[in-house]
Amino acid sequence: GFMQKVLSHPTFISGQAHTTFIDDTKELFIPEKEPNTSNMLLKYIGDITVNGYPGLQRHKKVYSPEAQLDTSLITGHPHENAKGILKSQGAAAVVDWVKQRSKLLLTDTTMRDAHQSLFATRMRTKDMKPIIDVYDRAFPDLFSAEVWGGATFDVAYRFLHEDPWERLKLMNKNMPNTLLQMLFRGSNAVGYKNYPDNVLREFIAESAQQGVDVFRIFDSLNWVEQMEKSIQYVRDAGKLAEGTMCYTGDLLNPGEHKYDLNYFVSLAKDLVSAGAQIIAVKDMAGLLKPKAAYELVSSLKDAVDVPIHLHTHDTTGNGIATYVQATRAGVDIVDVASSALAGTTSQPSMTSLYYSLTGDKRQPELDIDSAESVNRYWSGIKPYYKDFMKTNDSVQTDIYQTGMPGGQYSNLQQQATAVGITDFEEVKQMYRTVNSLLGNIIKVTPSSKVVGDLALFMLQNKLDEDNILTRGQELDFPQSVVDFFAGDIGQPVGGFPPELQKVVLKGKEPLTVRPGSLAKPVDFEATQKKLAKIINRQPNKLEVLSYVLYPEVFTEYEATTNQFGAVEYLDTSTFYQGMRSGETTEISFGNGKSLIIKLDSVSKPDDAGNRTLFFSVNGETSRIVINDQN
Ligand code: 3PY
Ligand code: ZN
Repeated sequence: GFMQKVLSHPTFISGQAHTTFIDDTKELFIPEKEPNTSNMLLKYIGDITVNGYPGLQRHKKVYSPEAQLDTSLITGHPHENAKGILKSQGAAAVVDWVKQRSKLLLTDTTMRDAHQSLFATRMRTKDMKPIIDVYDRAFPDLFSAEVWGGATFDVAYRFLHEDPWERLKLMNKNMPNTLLQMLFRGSNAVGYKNYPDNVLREFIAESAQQGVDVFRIFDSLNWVEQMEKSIQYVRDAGKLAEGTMCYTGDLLNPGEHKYDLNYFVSLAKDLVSAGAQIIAVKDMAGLLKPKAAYELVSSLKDAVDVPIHLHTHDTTGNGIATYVQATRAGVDIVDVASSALAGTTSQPSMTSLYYSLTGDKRQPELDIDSAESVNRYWSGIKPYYKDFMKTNDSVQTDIYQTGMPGGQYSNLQQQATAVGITDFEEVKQMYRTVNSLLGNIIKVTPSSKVVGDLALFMLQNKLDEDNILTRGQELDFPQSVVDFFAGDIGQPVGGFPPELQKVVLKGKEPLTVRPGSLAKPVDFEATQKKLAKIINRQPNKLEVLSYVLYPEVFTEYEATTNQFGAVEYLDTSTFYQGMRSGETTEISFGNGKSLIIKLDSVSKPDDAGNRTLFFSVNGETSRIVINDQN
């Protein structure tokens, strides 16, 4: 694929490419050298046209999302809302405002968790852009829109070849009247490992500066110590900190002795003591049954004096029932998605919830015509991402038994196939076995990966509960499993199973303290200098942060943009599918400049396998040679 080629590209190695300098103030960077830009984009289009986008089938749809954008029905007008109060009176006033509301509040997750859960986080900023400024008008009564964090950060760089910070800036600019929310993985920030405290502090301060108002902070083992610092940094930035409890197990089961009501109530109190201004219940797998939601929310409302924000996934088909019961119990805010991107592994549908609460005095404020208008736009976008929708698109009630998070289901399926395991039922069975071997842990990024990796490892090595302690002595366990037992992602509820820990660690001493308490702070100045040498230009602060979190991902992104230019301006169909002979696409850069590109023809490959693509660019002929790697 082209990613490998990029890094060995002579322009990148010699460090002479700097057509993609990005600074802090530009909304989306405007290509500086127009002729060169079009050539770079033609190379990208050519490569995708000839070789395809890695991992995607080849077929093409005509791109016309704007056709679906009919905003004439959107009549809402800005009035006093959560964002206005944050701006004028600060975070504490928002909390009070939420507490005084009698109606249910909503958070729209369409631009974060919904596409993360439905199509592997592949939605491009280009497709959000036309609707962003409609949001304020369409949904003036939203509590917030979750638009950033989770997997969106690295996927933007890795697969979309765009800068996640630019997306955030655009949201901040075009959605000034809606609280912007992000998902923050406690001491893992938007990554998969622990970062030193000063990295968390800088990342939070910059995210706040660029527009994030609400930070949902969770830890994959529900370990409060891992969330404490981040909660404090958010408060220091004057923004809203949601302390999060990941929900697992089954409250209603009399045999549930670990994750019972007492556990969650005392966790909520600890989070409030740690500074959480809102408690989020994060039901990442969709395990919270309606009656359990009623009991949990009722108990939390009695125990703590902060708003309760409930998040679920509709994987089991019971999401709306759960929300209705939570609403009866007094939940303050729930997470929903536009119905085109709702349901199954995503959040429950916003409009379904609205209608299900007809006649209820807590029915949320929502202009249904505006909501349907916005939804028509998302319906128009969805087909361009069908290729990424590998998840089982039916309701799955076996989640109640595996406890597997929605986002992991399709991923693990692919991982299993890759190592030659085709019977996914077997994997699911082993996932349950591993969960109990590990002592029934919370399963969410990154702890869910530990369970998945170990399940596949056990199947591959014919291990089971009975022989793992003996046969395991001779085996090297997957890295994620070693890290888990070494305490690198934190301490699980109830501690580690000691015998298995010894077998996996093979003499290595595990941590018993918060990994961040031992980590050396990052020297940002030195890192900036180092990065400047690598990319041959001065990086800005945001780029330094991205590099600290994801060194290879960031430098690869830099290399890709140096080779291909501003691919974020391509329409989504061309971005993922290239062009077909005779097709025309228009790329407008938002500064009044645009390119009209027509692919006239593609030659047969020559002896070296090279094909020549003949384009007309604004009427002038241009030729690009691409090596056909099929
Ligand atoms: C993430 O960490 O990206 C999640 O969505 C976890 O549920
Ligand atoms: Zn989620």
